[in-house]
Amino acid sequence: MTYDERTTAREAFEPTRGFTGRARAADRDPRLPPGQYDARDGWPVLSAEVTPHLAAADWTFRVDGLVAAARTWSWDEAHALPGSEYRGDIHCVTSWSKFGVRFGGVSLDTFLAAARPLPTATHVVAYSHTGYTTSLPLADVTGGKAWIVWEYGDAPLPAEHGGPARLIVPHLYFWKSAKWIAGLRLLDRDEPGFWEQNGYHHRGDPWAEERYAGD
Ligand SMILES: Nc1nc2c(c(=O)[nH]1)N[C@H]1C(S)=C(S)[C@@H](COP(=O)(O)O)O[C@H]1N2
Ligand SMILES: [Mo]
Repeated sequence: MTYDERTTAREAFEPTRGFTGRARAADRDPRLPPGQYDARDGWPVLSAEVTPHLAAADWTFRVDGLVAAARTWSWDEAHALPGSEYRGDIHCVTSWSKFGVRFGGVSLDTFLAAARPLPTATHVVAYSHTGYTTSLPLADVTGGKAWIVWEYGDAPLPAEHGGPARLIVPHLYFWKSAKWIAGLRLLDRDEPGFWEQNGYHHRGDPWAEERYAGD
């Protein structure tokens, strides 16, 4: 995997602290977590790697590790599962938020129900076809909180935003939402992923401003 230094520098640079103090409380949209701004029509692309152009026919999604039945879904097999959508807000640690977006795909619960997590599983590492990784507590990707998605609005998810398919975990900062998702490995420990190893918080709750390690 090749890291784009400029993108990485931009991620590290964003002046997120101290911003809220300047906005009057009455001006703030209640959907906006502390230190965030409304990106409105914009949707920044933030990638540590060069955008891969992965054909849908070559995309697969695997669930393994501490599960009773590890398995891999093809594009067609994933599309045959019951559909599910997310309508709501997303929040990036570099301080932009977007309100009322729609993503369509399948709930992660559906994939996990087929793979059957073992009682010892406490965390997951999500990994991309490019090698990007991010770690999450299992409880943050179960119970209707995470999706594998291939639609944005009513259109196919653009490649630069993770198409053909990405993970979304919208209640956490967006670095947890691995683009070009390849799989989920269930573990009995927290195994930090790419940004978690590079100073970001392990959980990343935007409402608690869990941006960096130690927040
Ligand atoms: N594979 C991969 N997924 C990734 C990233 C990445 O660099 N590579 N960046 C993360 C970060 S830091 C953010 S903020 C969001 C950005 O998604 P977007 O480019 O669609 O806005 O993707 C996340 N998923
Ligand atoms: Mo990010």
